[in-house]
Order: sequence, then C-alpha cells, then structure tokens
Amino acid sequence: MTNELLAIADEVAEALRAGRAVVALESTLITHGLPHPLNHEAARRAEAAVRAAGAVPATIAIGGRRIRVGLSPDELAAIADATALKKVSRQDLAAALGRDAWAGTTVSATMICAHLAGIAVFATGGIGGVHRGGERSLDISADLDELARTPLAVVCAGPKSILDVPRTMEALETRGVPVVGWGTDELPGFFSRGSGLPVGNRVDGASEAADLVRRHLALGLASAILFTVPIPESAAIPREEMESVIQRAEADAESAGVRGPAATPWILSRVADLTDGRSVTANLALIENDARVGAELALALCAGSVSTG
Ligand code: PSU
Ligand code: MN
Repeated sequence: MTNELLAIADEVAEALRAGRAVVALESTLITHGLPHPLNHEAARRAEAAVRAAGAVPATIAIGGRRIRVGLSPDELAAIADATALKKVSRQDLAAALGRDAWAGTTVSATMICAHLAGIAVFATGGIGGVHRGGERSLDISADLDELARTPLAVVCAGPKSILDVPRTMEALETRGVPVVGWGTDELPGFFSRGSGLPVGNRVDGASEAADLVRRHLALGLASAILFTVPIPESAAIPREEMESVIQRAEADAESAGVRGPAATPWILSRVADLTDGRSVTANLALIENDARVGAELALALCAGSVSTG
C-alpha cells in the first residue's frame, strides 16, 4: 500500500504513531444515509463524541484520488453539502480512487480503509445485511463478507431494522463473525432498544470488550467483531411502530422498482418521511452513542496493550 493512495490526516497519524486511541467513522451515512443538513450534524456529533471521550476521530471518505483518513471541518462540510456523490463499497474502491471527486465509504469500504491505516475500532450506525426478500433478490450487503475477513472492532446499533434481521444474523453466524451485545442479551433493534432476537455473547463495559478483542486477535481469527449497542432510551422508537412503517417503505420501494445500492438510501429516506423525521432524530442519537462507545473501547484497547500488531 503506497502513500499515493492513502492520506492520513496529521492528527490521526500522530495519534496512531503514539499508540493513542483512534476511532474510524464512515461517510456513506453522511453522503447517502441522512438528509441534509442533519447529515452534517450527525458527522459533527459523532466526531465530538469521540473527542469528548478522549479519542481521536477519523472520518473516512474518498477524495482527490486518495483514501482520506480524518477530514478537516471544511472537508466534512463539503461532503455533507455535496449532492450526488458516489457510494463506495469494496467493489467500487479502486474505481473511485481513479476519479477526482469526493465519495462516501460504506461499512465495507470504511473497514478496508481503517484497517489499511492501522485503526482498530470503527463506529457506525447500522451495518448492511440481508435485505427483506434477499432470499430471492440476493441483495445481501458486502458489509457481511467484509465483517468476515477484516479484523476490526465494529461498533453499531445492530443491523438496520429495514433489513431481514434474522437472516442477517444467520449470515453472520455462517461467516463466523462474533456478534456481541453491549450490556444486553438481546440484539439491539437499531431504532428500537431491542429486536426480539437473542445475541449469543455479551460484554458489560469497555474493558471486558477489549479483553474479548485481544483474545479474538490472539487466536488469529481474521474476522471483525461486531459490538451492538442499544440506542439511548430517550431516542428509541417502539419496535411495533417502526415495523409497520418499514413494511410500508419496503412495499413502496418495490413499487418504485428501487434495487441495488440505491435500496438502502431510498428506504431510509422513505422511513424518515413516514415518521416525520423521527427516524432521523433516532439515527443521529444512535450514531453519536456508538461513537462514544467506540472511543471507550479504543481507549481500553490502548490501555491494555503495547502495540496493535
Ligand atoms: N446504516 C445507516 N445509514 C446508512 C448505512 C447504514 O443508518 O446510510 C449505510 C452504511 O454505509 C452501510 C450501507 O454500509 O448503508 C449498506 O448499504 P448496502 O445495503 O447497499 O450494502
Ligand atoms: Mn445491496
């Protein structure tokens, strides 16, 4: 990997050199996941939460033919304000680096970039997974295979509830990706505290989580570990309420003929309309919360180890 393709911001590079805590953040939720200007607010709140906990945020995007690890406030504003940027996952990464344009990195692409940069922890809102009807359409996010092959601690609020969550959990099990409840035995339900599904493993707090990460890495298990954190109570929307909204949004997507990479952004935006923006408020709160938890985990990992290997 050459510096030609990877540009790490000074603050992030210094923190990594000094062995201090760094948390990677993705950019597709800015470019595609949330409406303007709340996308910008989400990005700023996530970075601020990481800083408030004592770690360094590294928002990752594609820009100027390079993987950008850590953005300036102006750059963050630029990608939040821009329209029609590309959404880049593993399959698009090399092509996106051939264009002189900003682009948002999904969970899969952000994982690749964070790992290349030597960052161990990545926080986001929700991972992609098996879409509803995915057993027919085969619309299964590249995030799942990425989680199986890139060793990173990924902190999220559970698979997005617009997905087929039980099939997503099956796919994660098949791929051997540990799914861990953060202070809970129930898989978090993204917009809701719970999903109604059990989560096989649980940690209570960052130091327990860091121990689990160290054991996982010591075993040479090449996959990610997925930590799932319930949305804060004050921002949660009841599951039954969300479920009917999601079914309606899903049906609308089907009639509109939306598929492929456009599906997730389209459905999220339809859900936002149908909830009068409440889903967006919830999304912001869970992203901020995940960023804070990611920082706690990154700090605990630094505290207990001499090198990240
Ligand atoms: N979760 C959100 N908002 C988002 C996404 C996830 O709350 O915008 C993005 C992430 O970047 C994730 C991507 O990787 O959606 C998944 O897209 P797809 O289903 O096309 O793989
Ligand atoms: Mn897809």
